[in-house]
Amino acid sequence: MLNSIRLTMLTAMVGALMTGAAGAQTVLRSADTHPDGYPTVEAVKYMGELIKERTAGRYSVEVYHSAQLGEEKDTIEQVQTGVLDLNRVSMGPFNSVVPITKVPSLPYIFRSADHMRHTMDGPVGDEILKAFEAHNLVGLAFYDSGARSFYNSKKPITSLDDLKGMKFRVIQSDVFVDMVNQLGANAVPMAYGEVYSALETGVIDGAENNWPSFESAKHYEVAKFFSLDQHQMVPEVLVMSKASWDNLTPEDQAIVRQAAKDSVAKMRELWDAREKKSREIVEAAGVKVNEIERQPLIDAMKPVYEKYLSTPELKDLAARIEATQ
Ligand code: GTR
Repeated sequence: MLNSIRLTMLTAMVGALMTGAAGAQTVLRSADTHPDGYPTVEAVKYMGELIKERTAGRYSVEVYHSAQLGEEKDTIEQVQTGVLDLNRVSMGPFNSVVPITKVPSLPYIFRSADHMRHTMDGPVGDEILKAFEAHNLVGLAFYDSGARSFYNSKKPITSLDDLKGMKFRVIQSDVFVDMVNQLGANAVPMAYGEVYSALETGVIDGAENNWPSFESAKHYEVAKFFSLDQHQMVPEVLVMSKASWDNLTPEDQAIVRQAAKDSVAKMRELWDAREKKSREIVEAAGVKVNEIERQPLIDAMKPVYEKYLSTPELKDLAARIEATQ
C-alpha cells in the first residue's frame, strides 16, 4: 500500500518536472461578471485561442465567468494588484479609478453604435486605453455594450415626468448616480449581482442596462417594463494587470495586444446577434417595450456635462468625440 502511494507520488513529481522542462504553459486568468456564452466572455475566450496559437501553446486564457471571482469592483482591485491577469469590465465601475473614462460614460455622448465604434477604434480610444497605465493596468481593447435604457417593475416610462421619484439601481459611479438624480429619479448604486433580488423584493423599482444584460441576468422576470430612452453607450473594456504584462517578453506583449484587437470584430458580430436574440426572448416572456422622446432627457443632462467636463482637457476630449464621424 505504502509503496503504491510512493509510486504515485513519484510519477506525479516526474510528470511535473517534465511539464516544467517543456517550457510550461502559463494560464492567464480573466474575470467577467456575465455568464458563459455572453459575447464578452466568448470574445475573451476567442482572444485566448489566438494567443495560444500565436505563442505555440506557451500562453492560454481561462475565463472565470458569472462573477466567480467577485463583483466588478473587487475584480478591478484584483487585476490592479496582479492577483488576476485580465479583466473584462464595463467602463462604469472604472470611472472612479481612471477618471478619463467618465467622458465616454456621459449620457447621450454617442449618437449611435457606429459613432461609438469609430470613436473607440480611433485616436480617442487609444488615448483612453493609455490612461489605464497610470493605474497599474494595461488597456487592451474596447468591446460593445449597446445602449442602456431604463426598465422597472411598475409602469412604462413615457416621459421625463414618469421617472420622478422612482428608485433605480445604477453602477457604482458618480456619473451614473448624477445622471439618474438629475432626471428626477433616485439612484441606488449597487453591485450587479444584487440587482435581481433587489428588484424582486422591491428595494428598487428598476434598473438600467442593455438588452443582453437585461435578458441574461434574468431581470426581465421581475421587471416587465422596458423604456427605450437609450441614455448611455458605455463601452466595455478589457485590461491586463501591469504585473502580468511586465512578465511578458516584448514579443509576447505584441501578441497579446494584437489578439485583443483581433477579438473586437468577433465580439461585435456576436453582440449584434445577441442584442436581437435577447430582445426577442424578453418580449416573448411578456416584457412591454415602449419608445420615449429623448430630447427632454438630453436637455436635462446639461448640469451633468458641466460637472464632469470640468477642465479644458476634458472639454476638448468631449469635443473630439462629438467631431468623430
Ligand atoms: C453590463 C456590463 C457589465 C456590468 C453591468 C452592470 O452592461 O456589461 O460589465 O457593468 O452592465 O450594470 O453592472
